[in-house]
Amino acid sequence: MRIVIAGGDGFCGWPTALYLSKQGHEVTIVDNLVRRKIDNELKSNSLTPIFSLEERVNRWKELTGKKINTFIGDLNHYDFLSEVFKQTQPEAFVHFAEQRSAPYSMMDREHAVYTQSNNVIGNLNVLYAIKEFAPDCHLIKLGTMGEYGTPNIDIEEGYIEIEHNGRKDKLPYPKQPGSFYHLSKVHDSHNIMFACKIWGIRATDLNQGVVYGLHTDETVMDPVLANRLDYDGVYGTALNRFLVQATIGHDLTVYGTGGQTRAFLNIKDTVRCIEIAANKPADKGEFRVFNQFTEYFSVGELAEKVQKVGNEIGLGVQIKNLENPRVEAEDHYYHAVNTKLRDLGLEPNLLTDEVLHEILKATLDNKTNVIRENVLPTISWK
Ligand code: NAD
Ligand code: USQ
Repeated sequence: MRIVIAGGDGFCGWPTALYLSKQGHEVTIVDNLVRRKIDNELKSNSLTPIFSLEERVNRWKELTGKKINTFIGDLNHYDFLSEVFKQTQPEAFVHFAEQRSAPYSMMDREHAVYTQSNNVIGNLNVLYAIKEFAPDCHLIKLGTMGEYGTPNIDIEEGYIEIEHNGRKDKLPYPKQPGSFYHLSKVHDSHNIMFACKIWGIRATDLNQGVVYGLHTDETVMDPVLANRLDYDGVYGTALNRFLVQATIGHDLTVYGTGGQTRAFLNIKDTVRCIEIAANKPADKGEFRVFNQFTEYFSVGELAEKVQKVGNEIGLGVQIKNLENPRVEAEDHYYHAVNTKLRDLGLEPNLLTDEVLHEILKATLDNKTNVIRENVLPTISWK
């Protein structure tokens, strides 16, 4: 299959590009490399040294004989995106290419505006490009579990049946996102649903939970293929941050009481979920929604898991409850459905102690790269 991976230089996109290339797909990466620039803006870094995209794809070709094509440019530039579509004629367009940090989107007006214009307009351009140049192309769009927020009822996969005043309908599940970033994903979902309805586009919205880990079978083949791992207070996400904090003897930064529950999955499952969605495309005009996660935990539970495995290897891990920089519920009901990807064949890599030890080994190997001043959160929602 001809597959474009937009955002293929990033944390989820790079291992997905390698995995799909290994499966024999004709893979093209599109990326404007803005994440590497944001690392510089934040004076931050990936825990693992990451090579240039050119070095990465060249090494992949040397090791496997498989070519990954690259286009360096911005989805917000429609002339560039049109050229990508004309030259690649994609059968699937996997869209990872968005500003994905909630704290970054909450820094100030400029960062909120950048996040929403980058994400919403980029996605709208993709929808128009599919309509204009590849109407049969399956859009596989990365959404987020955070679109739903934390309602006091079960979270369904995209839609909910509602009975009101004696009448019934199946409606989009209500959205209560918790940052301008998460809101951008809701706006995207609405635009995609509308485009499916009016133009007959086929789309899958993958409402992904928080991704942890860094290695996949492909990224460990060579140091040049290494994936990035964010650990700072802006782009680092809960579990990966805790593992890096345990590595350097920093207290684990649980925000507030730690009762906030979130859905999680291993990066190894992210790549497989994309393959599953690509192999079984949505129907023409269908706006399909999958909840892409394997388990959920409270943040406090995660910290305890990291403390346990860290202490098994003598790290003396301490947990510290910090004043929560975000505005979010810390004590809430959480039950989300995730059967659709499982029904299509996903076999989850669950969060065992063995998996935690494996990631901890990778963080310990790269311990000297940590910029300690970047670990604490600095961005407040208020
Ligand atoms: P990332 O920041 O590591 O990668 C995103 C990539 O997209 C970067 O390489 C960046 O340069 C590129 N990009 C951003 N805007 C672009 C644009 N306008 N044009 C071209 N390229 C652009 O992020 P990630 O962690 O790999 O996340 C990928 C996607 O998955 C995002 O849409 C994110 O919202 C979603 N997601 C991520 C997680 C997670 O835990 N990492 C969880 C749920 C959903
Ligand atoms: N948290 C802590 N301590 C930390 C970091 C985070 O307690 O050091 C808490 C946060 O307050 C929050 C939870 O952990 O309650 C998750 O925060 P996070 O930074 O791990 O994840 P989030 O901001 O939700 O964003 C990440 C990705 C985003 C993706 C989202 C999936 O950056 O791209 O969309 O996870 S989800 O959470 O399902 O919406």
